[in-house]
Amino acid sequence: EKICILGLGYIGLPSASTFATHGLQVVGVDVDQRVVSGLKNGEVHLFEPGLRTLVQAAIKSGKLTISSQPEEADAFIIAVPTPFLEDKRADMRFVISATEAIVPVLRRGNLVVLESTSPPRTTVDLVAPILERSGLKAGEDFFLAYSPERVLPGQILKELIENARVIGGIDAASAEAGRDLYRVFVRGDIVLTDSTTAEMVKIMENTYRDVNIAIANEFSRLADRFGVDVWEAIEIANRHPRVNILRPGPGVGGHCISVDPWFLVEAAPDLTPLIRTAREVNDSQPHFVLKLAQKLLGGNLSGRTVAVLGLTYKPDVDDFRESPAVEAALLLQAAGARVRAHDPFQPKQPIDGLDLCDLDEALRGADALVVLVAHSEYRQLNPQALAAKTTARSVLDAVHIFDESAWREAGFNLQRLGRAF
Ligand code: SAJ
Repeated sequence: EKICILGLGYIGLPSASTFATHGLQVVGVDVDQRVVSGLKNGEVHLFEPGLRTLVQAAIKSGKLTISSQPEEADAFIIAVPTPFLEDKRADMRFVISATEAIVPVLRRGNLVVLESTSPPRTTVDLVAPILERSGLKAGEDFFLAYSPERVLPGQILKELIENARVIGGIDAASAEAGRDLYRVFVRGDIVLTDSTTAEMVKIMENTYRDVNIAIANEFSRLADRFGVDVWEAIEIANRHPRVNILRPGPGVGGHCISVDPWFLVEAAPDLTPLIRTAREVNDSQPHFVLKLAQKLLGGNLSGRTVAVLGLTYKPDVDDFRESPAVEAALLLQAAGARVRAHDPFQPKQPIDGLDLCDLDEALRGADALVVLVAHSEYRQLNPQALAAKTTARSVLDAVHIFDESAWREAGFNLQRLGRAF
């Protein structure tokens, strides 16, 4: 069986390689020439644990080939990004162009699966009509389904195989065709439904998480007001058998959770006051970080040097998209601070207006350290050794990774987001 996967990003590339190492003939397609030529030389443009080895094995076996155009196959999987536009509407341009690229090579009996996160009804209202320009009819001449990816960056290869998979067909036969395809490597349950339900499920999951993080963030502000340590309060509350409060932090980033809820708000503004507010709470959390940094440094940031540790959207991933840490760093800078930012990962493009440097350089001459991402590398920092490298004695830990007593012993004034100071 031969399949063609359009979009070789965080989802498409792991999926293509996994199908290939499970014996299918796979053509991986991307419109970015650099990605295509890089992969042909075995260079993997993304960081995800285990991915490089898997891709190289798939290419070496001859089962995975890379191309800039789709070709005839038994099945097509669309795994392109759906970012949002200025007005928070889903930007469907990549889905549209990928679907259009399939039209000339679509044949009777094929299966087409959309994996990109999309507003409810996209498969039936947008994808089906484009594919039908081929003269073939969805549900009669070819199968069409929606199957959301649900893998967690950092654990993609494991979750791709082990997670339950939802497959929503435009009819029962399409869902079953989808199941037969993914069965090749999915060990979790495969749940069949219709395509619009599957689209809704995907956005509901991410919205649920966003709303829950928003309440944790709001609790962190309340704790600050009332002189409570939110971390202690959450730990105690979570001993209730039906309570599981998530972690507060500098906000919610990434291209999924901070984006997807808007697809519902934009599509049905009259029905989504809670979802909208949760988004706004999380989006404004970097301002809370700014307020705390100002307090730490006695009010005025102007002319003060702040070493910012961590810029990615979450720990141990190389992804800077929609990162609340970047937002907080820019706010510190706008408030007059001289920001020296460090991250163990290299951004693919320079981050506008931010001065990135290595850790020692960031620490040197700083007045304060602000930790925004709980990277493993930062967990291992030794405060005694660090004390010799920096003039800073004030630390704001926005993600609760540092051990209080060790830092105090080394002479630092360590403060934490969510604990009044
Ligand atoms: N975050 C917190 N507090 C927490 C948990 C997360 O502030 O307690 C922040 C993170 O730092 C990050 C953001 O939320 O900025 C999102 O991180 P995440 O690890 O919760 O999720 P993502 O965006 O990496 O991946 C999510 C996952 N969805 C759910 O857990 C419901 C993943 O399963 C999806 O496949 C992915 O979105 C996606 O692609 O949609």
